[in-house]
Amino acid sequence: MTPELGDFQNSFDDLISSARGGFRAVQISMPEPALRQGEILTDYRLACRSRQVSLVGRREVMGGKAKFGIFGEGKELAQIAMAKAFRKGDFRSGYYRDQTFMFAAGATTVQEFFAQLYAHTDVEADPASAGRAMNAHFATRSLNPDGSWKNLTEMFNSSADVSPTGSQMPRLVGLAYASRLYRQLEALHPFTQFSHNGDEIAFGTVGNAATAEGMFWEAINAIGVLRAPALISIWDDGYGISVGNELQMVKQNISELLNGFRRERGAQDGFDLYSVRGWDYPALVVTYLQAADVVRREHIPAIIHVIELTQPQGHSTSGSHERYKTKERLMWERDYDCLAKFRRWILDNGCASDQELDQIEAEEHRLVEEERKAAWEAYLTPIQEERQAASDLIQEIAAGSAHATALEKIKKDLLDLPHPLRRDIMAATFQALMTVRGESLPKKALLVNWKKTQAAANEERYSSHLYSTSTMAALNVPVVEAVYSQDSPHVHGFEVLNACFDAALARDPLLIAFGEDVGRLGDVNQGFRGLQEKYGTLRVSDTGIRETTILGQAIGMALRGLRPIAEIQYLDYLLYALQIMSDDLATLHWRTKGGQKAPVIVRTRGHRLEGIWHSGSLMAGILHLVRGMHVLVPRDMTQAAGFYNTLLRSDEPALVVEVLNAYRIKERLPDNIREFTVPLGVPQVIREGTDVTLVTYGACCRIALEAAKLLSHVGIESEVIDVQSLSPFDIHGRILDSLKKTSRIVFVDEDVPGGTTAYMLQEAIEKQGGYFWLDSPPRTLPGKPHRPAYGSDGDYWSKPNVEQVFESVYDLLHEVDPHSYPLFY
Ligand SMILES: Cc1ncc(C[n+]2csc(CCOP(=O)(O)OP(=O)(O)O)c2C)c(N)n1
Repeated sequence: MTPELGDFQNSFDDLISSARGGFRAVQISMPEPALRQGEILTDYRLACRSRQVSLVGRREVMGGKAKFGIFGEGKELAQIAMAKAFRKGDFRSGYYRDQTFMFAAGATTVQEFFAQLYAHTDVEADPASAGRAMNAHFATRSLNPDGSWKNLTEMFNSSADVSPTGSQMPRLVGLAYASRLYRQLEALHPFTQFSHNGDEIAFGTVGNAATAEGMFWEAINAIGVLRAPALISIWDDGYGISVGNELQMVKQNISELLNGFRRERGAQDGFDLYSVRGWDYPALVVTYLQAADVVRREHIPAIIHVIELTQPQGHSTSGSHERYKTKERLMWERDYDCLAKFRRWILDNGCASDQELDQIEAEEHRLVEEERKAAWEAYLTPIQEERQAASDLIQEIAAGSAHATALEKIKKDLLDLPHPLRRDIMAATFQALMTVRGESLPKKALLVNWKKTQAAANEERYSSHLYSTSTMAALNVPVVEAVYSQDSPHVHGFEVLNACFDAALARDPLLIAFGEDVGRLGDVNQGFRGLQEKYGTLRVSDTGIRETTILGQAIGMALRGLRPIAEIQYLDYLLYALQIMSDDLATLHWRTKGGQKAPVIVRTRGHRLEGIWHSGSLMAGILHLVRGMHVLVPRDMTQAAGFYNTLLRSDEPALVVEVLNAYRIKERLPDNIREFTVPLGVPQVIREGTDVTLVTYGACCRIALEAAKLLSHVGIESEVIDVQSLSPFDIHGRILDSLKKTSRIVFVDEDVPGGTTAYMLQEAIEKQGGYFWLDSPPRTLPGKPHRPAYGSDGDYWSKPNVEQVFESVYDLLHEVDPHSYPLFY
């Protein structure tokens, strides 16, 4: 009789606790198999399948049918073991090596793997990315086609992979921490489509070399501090492409470095640490099951360092590992290949015969080829049909053209391509139309129309879903005007925010706010003052100084249905989080073609501050790196509250930059602070005028208004427009309306030359067609190219000031009418 896993529990417990204690490799020499024989052979089958996928995948790339390939061979056994511990509702945050895990968990199929390798743009074929991400970038679809949530606790979930090494770690913080919130906050218990009592684990995977990234350490520390149920696997094959561990980490051993995170026996603080060989099947299975059990039950995070892994085909299809691995290392990798070791182990333990294993291998080879072929045909067939349609239309034109020979050659060249791409078809279509440009042929219109239809289809294939397409998109939130009465009190700006956040926390139990000094202090400007006392330390929390993982925490929480407001204390420090915001958050909805969303609100303060690192001026750099998010810069706290109310009713991520000097200015508190909304993409005219349009936003509104007052003294009436929503930008063309009246325009901001002023100019003059209404050249008035110098004089000489705005406008009018507007400065 084959014993079951439980029969070995005691000896495994001993092994595990000795592994924990010393954080050394778990060395298990099994007297006999600990698993059912059927399961062992299923695992062998799975490992063979995944290995074959790697071999065939590489062949496809080398044969020119795909552009690039990266595979997970050498890591099969560890990932099969990991999948055994993975349950519905759990999440993975990993990287491109995890194909075996994804197959084993049933979270992707071989055919889907190949569809992504070929860049198949159909979401049914490649549910992870619809051909938008390179291969082995895994993701499951959390959303229904209408953008609503699926029941995540009935699914095996994977957050969407990104390529930058280590960037899967920040979001792991939030994916794991969400379980703690779902367990400990009673009001969240009814949300069973996201969690059952916080019993879900977030599984992280990371390469050995990526542990040299700063964000790895920041994430580990944050997970430990938050006691977030994460189970992190480090796949250690000794290299990061060609660079060995001796140059990646001190002592060449990540286990030793992590030892300081180890929790003491019986303590709650810290991680359980394990180390296990990547070819030791029973030890892997036991380690994962044991580790996951503690993580799930006790919410104690764990790290499994999987050592002695190999990479038989080298890093990717881009190079060969023979260039940097020694003969001895290559020999060792052959001997310790986990698949070969597993086979040996099965034979030694009498689980199967050589012939049986050969047969499994042969069956899996066949299966993978069949799946690959099906993926290729599904990918190619629609392209071939498009090619045929284009060729037929070109042929029809050729029939009546003086350039028939040239057209037929274009057609033949297109039809001769063994693996046509859509761009080949477009290029041929374009060439054909160019060839007959001088001829009047009725059939030409057919090809032109066909080309336009294809352009629209390709726009949908490659560019859709940058923003939400659901009914909850921010632009669909109904506008509710602020209401004031005689009794509306005048309060400080921060008190307006305070009332808004209080109402939001009361309304929505999923709303969680956190950041540096947000908890006990209520943030450095008191927007959350008193709210931790009222709603508890889990709803309104302090964090360590860790901007990257504050952002990641928010992304992971939002992926699990929570509504985070993550605060970055000052805009300049957003740069620490910008890579994650840009690579992960902003691309998420687009890179999954609407398969995942993370409606994170990033709150920060800045604009018109002081000094090099507290200027709050760096808007365009941020704006351009986070397309896919909304970027809002309200000029006061009432506008800010209205934006928050809008965003909290939508399902999209956004950055809100509050203007620091407005917290202490008094504003009237709207009577309907709980429900009024400010629409995105709608600028406000904050001063009417007829002679020139001044376009600005945020703290510069005050400068522009003061300058407008001075200009009025000399007979120039400026219309001042507060853009307030940089992205989306003026969706109704309000700026153009103003320009039609004034014919002159100046864009003012404190960002660098070519920064936000240039962005606004392009939007208004090029996109809105403002060019046609100009009577004078458009002007930009930005700050200096350097960071703002300290102090009031440093500020005056670094950023646009009232006098400069005056001069800029006055110069324009002087050029038109020097007599009425003589230069006096
Ligand atoms: C931030 C970043 N830097 C560099 C790269 C290029 N790169 C891709 S994979 C890789 C090595 C990663 O090694 P490791 O973390 O050990 O994972 P492995 O690929 O060996 O599984 C490098 C340097 C990248 N993708 N991202």
